[in-house]
Amino acid sequence: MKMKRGILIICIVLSFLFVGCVPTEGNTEVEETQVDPSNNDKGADPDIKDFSWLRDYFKDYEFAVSSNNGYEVSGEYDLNGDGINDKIKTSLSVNSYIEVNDKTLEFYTDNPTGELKIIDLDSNDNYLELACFDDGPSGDPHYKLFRYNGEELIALGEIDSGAIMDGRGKYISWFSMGVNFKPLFYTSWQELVDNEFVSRDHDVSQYIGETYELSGSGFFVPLEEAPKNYHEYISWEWESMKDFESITVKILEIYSASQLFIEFEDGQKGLLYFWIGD
Ligand SMILES: [Ca+2]
Ligand SMILES: [Ca+2]
Repeated sequence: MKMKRGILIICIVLSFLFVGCVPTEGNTEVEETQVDPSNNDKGADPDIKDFSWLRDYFKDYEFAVSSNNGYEVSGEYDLNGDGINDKIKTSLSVNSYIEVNDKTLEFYTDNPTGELKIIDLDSNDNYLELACFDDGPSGDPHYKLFRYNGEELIALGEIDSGAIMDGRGKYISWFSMGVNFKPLFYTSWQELVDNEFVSRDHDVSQYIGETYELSGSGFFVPLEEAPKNYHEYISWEWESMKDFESITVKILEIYSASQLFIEFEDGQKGLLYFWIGD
C-alpha cells in the first residue's frame, strides 16, 4: 500500500513537472496510465472465442522419424525467421535430447511417440517453436516446447494436449476449462512472457448466477449451501456418479473448473465435481 502511494506521489510530481512540455489535453490520460502500470502489462482477460485447439497452430511439416530403442527425428525448418533453414534433430529415449544447428538441450520424456511438430505460439514474433509430444507417466499427454532464437535453444515448458491457444502467446489448459458446460468457461490462462509461461487468474465472478447446459459424467452430492471447505464433501463413490445430458443448471460457486456448486432447475443444489485423472 505504502509503495502504491509512493508511486502515485511520484506520478503526480512527474505530471506537474511535465505539464510544461506535454500538450494539456493529453495530461489526464498520461497520469491514469502511469498510476497502475501492472494492470497495463496484463491487459484484458482473453476472450475464449479467440482460442482454438493447439494442433490448429501446427505447421504443415513432417519430420523424418525412425524408431529403434526410442525415436530419432530429424528435419529442417527456419525457426528464428532469418530466412535460413535450421537443422533440427531430436532423440527420444531414456536420455532424450533436442538439437538445433549446434545447440543441444537434454530433456526428460516418459512416453514419447516420435511426434515432433513446428508450432507458432505467438504470431507477434518471428519465432516458430518445436513441440515434442510426450504421453506422460500415466496418460497425461502434453507437448514439451522449445524455442531457437538463433543463439540459444530454450525449453519453454509444457502444454497439455487438450489446451486451446490464441496464437498470440496465450493458452488455456484443458484443466482450466469447464469442458462439460455450454457455453464453455475458463478459470485461468497461461501467457508466454520472456520465454516462460506465466499463470494468470481469470475473474470467474462473471459466471456466477448464470445458466449453463451441463453434459457428461460427473459426481454430485446434494447440499443446501455452498461449502467453504468443499474438499470434505468430495467422495468418489459410484452412487454419487451421474450422467448428464444437456441439463440446465445454474452455477452458484466455482472452486475450480472441475469443482463447482450448482443448482438444478427443480431447485436442488449441490456440489458437482469431475474426475480429471490421477
Ligand atoms: Ca533460421
Ligand atoms: Ca511466432
